[in-house]
Amino acid sequence: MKSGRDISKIADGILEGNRRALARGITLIESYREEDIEVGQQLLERLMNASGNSVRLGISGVPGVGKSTFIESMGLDLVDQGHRVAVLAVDPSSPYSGGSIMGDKTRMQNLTQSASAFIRPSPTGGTLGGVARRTRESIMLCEAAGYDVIIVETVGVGQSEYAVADMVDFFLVMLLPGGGDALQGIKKGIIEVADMLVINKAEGDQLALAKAAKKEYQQALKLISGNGGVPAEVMLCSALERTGIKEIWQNLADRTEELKQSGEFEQRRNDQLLSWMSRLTEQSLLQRFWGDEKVRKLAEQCRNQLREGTLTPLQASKKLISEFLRER
Ligand SMILES: Nc1nc2c(ncn2[C@@H]2O[C@H](COP(=O)(O)OP(=O)(O)OP(=O)(O)O)[C@@H](O)[C@H]2O)c(=O)[nH]1
Ligand SMILES: [Mg+2]
Repeated sequence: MKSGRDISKIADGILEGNRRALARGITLIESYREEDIEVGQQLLERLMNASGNSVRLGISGVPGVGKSTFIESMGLDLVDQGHRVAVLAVDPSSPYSGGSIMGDKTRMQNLTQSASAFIRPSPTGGTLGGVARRTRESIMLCEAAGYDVIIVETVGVGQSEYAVADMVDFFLVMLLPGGGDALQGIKKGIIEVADMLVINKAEGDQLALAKAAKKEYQQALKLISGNGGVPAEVMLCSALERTGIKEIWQNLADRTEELKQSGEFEQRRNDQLLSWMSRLTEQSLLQRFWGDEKVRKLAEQCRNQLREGTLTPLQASKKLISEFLRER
């Protein structure tokens, strides 16, 4: 158990921008031990007021599309411009490896060495909900440590993309040039929440293909956004040759300014806080519900009665809920 003094030390270290303190703080946030979770929350409470001053970017796309290479290229540019960049990963698909998507860090070798960058692989194990909470809280710690650009990388597995889209200011979906029909193979829903599509590997003899794909995507996005909406931007780059990267950042920086002026930036973050609160409440209610001995026993009975046809699902669920509420 960490004492109040330990927490103060870590909190002060984080506020001073000490990377080791930040890493320790995130380790507490990511821990599954009851006492660590408690301490992690105390830490978060202390640092909450110091967080929020950043641009948060989410980057998603199929494995191999070039997300890490892109983050390294853009991260190095940003560091050159005087920014401090933190990179986090959401990868609920790899419970044991320590996060395959950034496990080796080799694709961000140069950024890893920069004193102005902090790179953290995915938290291991657990449900998407748990991983998402840890990542959100890690974002807050990074901000308290003075990182003003936070980049969250995720592979497009299950619902992880939506979880990330809901914790960032801008959500970028990375695509390959060509790939046949526009939008093929990509979940339509994810395009709807994207703020920008980035076509990577737009270089050499792939460039013409990438430009054609851009037109196709632009048309498709116009349809999706309908009459009133503003379609997401489509931009080209080569993460490897480091072309188009500065333009992408400039676009995001300009939009950040606009959104801040209009108040939409704050609004979006507030909406995210509200939906985060709802999700946490739902998760913990469900945990308590199914963790209740009596509810579980009754559920077993209900299952039998359902099989026999002596109880309807609605009746069963009503019984379970009243059992849960009975002694509360
Ligand atoms: N030609 C070319 N290759 C690239 C480009 N960007 C990345 N690559 C290569 O594509 C491969 C995959 O790149 P990563 O950055 O690891 O891709 P990723 O999307 O992070 O992959 P996962 O983390 O496994 O999901 C590597 O061999 C990169 O060198 C690019 O712009 N052009
Ligand atoms: Mg990667």
